[in-house]
Amino acid sequence: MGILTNGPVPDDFTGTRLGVCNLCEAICGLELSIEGGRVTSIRGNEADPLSRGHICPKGVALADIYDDPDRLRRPVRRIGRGADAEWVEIDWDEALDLVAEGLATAANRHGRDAIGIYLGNPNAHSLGSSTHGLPMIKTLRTRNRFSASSVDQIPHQFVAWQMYGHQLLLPIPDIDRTSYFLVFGANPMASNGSLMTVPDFPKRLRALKKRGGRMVVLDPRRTETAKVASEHHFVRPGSDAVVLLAMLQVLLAEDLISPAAYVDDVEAVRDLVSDFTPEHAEPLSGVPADVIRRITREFAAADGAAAYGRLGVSTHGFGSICQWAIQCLNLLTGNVDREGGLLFPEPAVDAVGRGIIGRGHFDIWRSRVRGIPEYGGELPVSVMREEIETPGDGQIRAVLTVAGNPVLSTPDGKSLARAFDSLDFMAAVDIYLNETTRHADVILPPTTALERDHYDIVFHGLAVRNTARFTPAVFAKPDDARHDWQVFAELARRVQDRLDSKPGLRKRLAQRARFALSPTIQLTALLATGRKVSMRQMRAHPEGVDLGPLRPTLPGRLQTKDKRISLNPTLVTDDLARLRASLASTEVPDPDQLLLIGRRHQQDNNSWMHNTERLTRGKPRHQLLMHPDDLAARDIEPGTHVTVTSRVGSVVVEVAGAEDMMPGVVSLPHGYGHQVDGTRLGHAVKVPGVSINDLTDPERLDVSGNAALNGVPVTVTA
Ligand SMILES: Nc1nc2c(c(=O)[nH]1)N[C@H]1C(S)=C(S)[C@@H](COP(=O)(O)OP(=O)(O)OC[C@H]3O[C@@H](n4cnc5c(=O)[nH]c(N)nc54)[C@H](O)[C@@H]3O)O[C@H]1N2
Ligand SMILES: Nc1nc2c(c(=O)[nH]1)N[C@H]1C(S)=C(S)[C@@H](COP(=O)(O)OP(=O)(O)OC[C@H]3O[C@@H](n4cnc5c(=O)[nH]c(N)nc54)[C@H](O)[C@@H]3O)O[C@H]1N2
Ligand code: SF4
Ligand SMILES: [Mo]
Repeated sequence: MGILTNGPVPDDFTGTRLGVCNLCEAICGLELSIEGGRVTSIRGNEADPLSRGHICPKGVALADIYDDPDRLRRPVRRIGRGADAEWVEIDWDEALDLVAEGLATAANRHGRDAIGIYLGNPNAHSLGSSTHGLPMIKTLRTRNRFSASSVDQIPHQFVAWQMYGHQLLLPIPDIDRTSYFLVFGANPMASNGSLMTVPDFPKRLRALKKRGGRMVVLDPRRTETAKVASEHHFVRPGSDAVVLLAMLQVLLAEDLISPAAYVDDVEAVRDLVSDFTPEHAEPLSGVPADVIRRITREFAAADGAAAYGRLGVSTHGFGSICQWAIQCLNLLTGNVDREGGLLFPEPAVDAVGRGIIGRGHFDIWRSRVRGIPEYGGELPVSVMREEIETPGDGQIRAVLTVAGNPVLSTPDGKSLARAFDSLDFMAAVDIYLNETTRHADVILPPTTALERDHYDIVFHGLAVRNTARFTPAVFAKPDDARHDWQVFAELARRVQDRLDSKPGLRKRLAQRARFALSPTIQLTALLATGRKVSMRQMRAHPEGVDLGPLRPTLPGRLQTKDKRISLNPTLVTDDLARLRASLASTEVPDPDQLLLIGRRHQQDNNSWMHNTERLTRGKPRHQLLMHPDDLAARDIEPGTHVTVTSRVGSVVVEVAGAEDMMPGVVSLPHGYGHQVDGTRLGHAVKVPGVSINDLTDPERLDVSGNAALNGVPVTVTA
C-alpha cells in the first residue's frame, strides 16, 4: 500500500500512483488507484501545481486504452484487402524488416519523395516522438511530409514565425490575471484549451469573473464556452477576418493604441485596414457594428486584456489573416508581454530557444501537382491524395502514418482511403486497426501512455503557468512490446541499411548512438543544460514542480534578427488582396446554401476512443445540428435523416434542431463515421454517425496551406 512514486508498479500492486493524462493539451496530473495491478479509478491530482485536481471524462477513461482488448499489442500484417482482409500477428523483427523493406524499395526505385509520411496528433503528446520520431522521419529525407498540423494550427505557426521569429514562440493569455478575455472560435469548456495549456479552465474562468473580469466569445454556435461567457455573439463562419480588421481600424482611428517600443510598422497596419470599418463588417459577419466598436473600446481600456483565437478561426479560408489580426490587436494595445495580457512561457526545456523545434520556413519547395508551398518542411495534408494518385516523377508510392487517422480527419478522407489502396506499400505505427490503418500492409503498435515515461516537451511551452513535471511509467512494458522510440530507432536503422544512397559511415554511427539514448536520458541532458529544474528534483516531486506565474521576457526572448516585432508580415498581409477579392466577388450565393462547421464534445477525442463504454454512453451526439428556422424552411422534421451535400461529397445523417446554432449554419462533429467494427482486431465502435470530412474540401486552403475545414457550403435536403 501507499504512494509508490518511482519505477513501474509490481504485478500485484495495490495502492495509489501518480500518472499523467496525455490525451489533450491540458496535460492533467492524475492519481490512479490500483488494485492487484489493475487501475480501478482515476482522479485529478490536487497537488499538481498546474492542473490542481482537474480531470475530464477522457482522463477518467485513460486506463480503458491500456486495458482495451481491441488494442493491438503485437505487429500485424494484412493478407487480402477490404472486407476480405485478414490480419495475422507477426513478430517484431519480421514486422520491422517488412516496413523497412517497403519504404526503402520505394525510395530506391523512385527516389526519396516516393515515401509519404503522415504524423497524427498523439505525436505531440509523446516524449519518444519528439526525441526519436522526428529525427527518424528526417533520415528519410522526403519532401512529402504531412501532418495533422495542416488541419489545425499552421496559421498560428506561420504568423508567429514571421512576427516573433519562431513558430512556437506564441504569447499565451495570462488567464489568471487578465480582466478581459476575448475569444474567437475556441471552445475550451469542451476542448480544455489549445495552444493555451489551461487545465481546469472552468475554475480559472470562475476566478476571472469573480475578480470583475469579462469573457467575450464570438462563435457561430452558442457553445458550452459561449454559455458561460459574459457575452456571446454569433459570427458567420469564415467572416472573422472582417470583424478583426474592423477592430484594428477602430483602435487606430480612435487612437486607442500603446504599442511597446520594439513594435514596428504601426502605420502600415493603419493603411492596410483603413477601409475595413465596423459598418463594412456587420452585413458580412452578422456582428453588429456597434458591438464591434464597443468591444474594441472595452478591450483597449481593460487593465490587462487578451485576445485569443483557436481552431474555429485557424481552420478557415483566412486563418492567417485572423491570427495576424489577433496578434496586432494584442500588440497595438500593449497587451503582449504584460501581466494580465499575454506572456511567453519559460519552460524547463526551451524547445524554442534551444532550436529543438525549427523556427519555421515557407515555400522552399512546392507540392508537385498543385504547386502549393511547404510550410516548416511539410506540405498541406490536403494535397496528399493527389500526390499519391497522380503519376510521374516524385509520385508517392509508399506511405507511413504515425499515430494518425487522416481518412477521418482530413478533407475528402474518403478519396484518400481509395488512394491508399493504390500504393505499392503502406505501414502504420498505431495502436488500433481503424479507417486509416486498415489500408496498411503492416501495423506496428507501440506501448501506451501508462507504460512510458512522460514529460511534455511541447505543452509546458504553451502553458498558462510555468511548471515542470516528469512522470515515470506506471506499468512496466511487457517483454514483447516496444516503446514508440524503440520502433523509431529500429526503423531509422533498418531503412537506412537498405537505401542505395546513404550517409557516410561516421554520420550513420553518430545517428545510431543518438537513437540508442532513451527519451528519458535525452531529457535529463536537456534539463541539465536548461538549469531551471533537474531530473532529480522532478523525480522527488512527481506531482510537478512549480516555477511560478508567467513573466515579461521581451524583447530578450524574441527570435527575430533585430529583436523587434513587425506588424506587417507581408506573407500574411499580401493575402488581404485575396480577402478583398473574395468580398468583392459578384457570385450570388445559392439561397438554399448553409455553412457547415465542426464541433468537439468533452467525451470525444478526435477520431478514437469511440469504443470505450465510459465515453460513448449518454445522449447521442453524432447528429447534424441545425437551427429550427432552417429546418422549417426546408420542411425537415428533427430526428429524421437528411442528405448533406458539398462540392466534394454527400452523407446521410440524423438531424437535430438546435437553437444554439446561428441560423444558416449547421454543425457535425469530426472523428465520426467509423468503418471498422467489432472484429477482434478492430475498434468495437459504439457510435453511429458520418465523417464530416467526406464533405470538407481539399481545394479550400488558407495562404499558409492550412485546410479550411469550417464554413463549407452545403445543402441539406430531407
Ligand atoms: N472537419 C474537421 N476535421 C478535423 C478537425 C475539425 O475540427 N474538423 N480537427 C482537426 C484536428 S485539430 C486534429 S489534431 C486532427 C487529428 O487528426 P489525426 O491525428 O489524424 O487523428 P486522431 O483521431 O487524433 O488519430 C490518432 C491516432 O493515433 C492513434 N494513437 C493513439 N495513441 C497512440 C500512441 O501512443 N502511439 C501511436 N503510435 N498511435 C496512437 C490512434 O489509434 C489514432 O489512430 O483532426 C483534424 N480534423
Ligand atoms: N474533448 C475534446 N477535447 C479536445 C479534442 C477533442 O477531440 N475532444 N481535440 C483536441 C485538439 S486536437 C484540438 S486542436 C483542440 C481544439 O480546441 P478548440 O479550438 O477550443 O476546439 P473546437 O471545439 O474545435 O473549437 C472551435 C470553435 O470554433 C467555432 N467555429 C467554427 N467556425 C468558426 C468561424 O468561422 N469563426 C468563429 N469565430 N468560430 C468558428 C466552433 O463552433 C467551435 O466552437 O481541442 C483539443 N481538445
Ligand atoms: S482535460 Fe481531460 S483529456 Fe485533457 S489532459 Fe486533462 S484529463 Fe486528459
Ligand atoms: Mo488538433
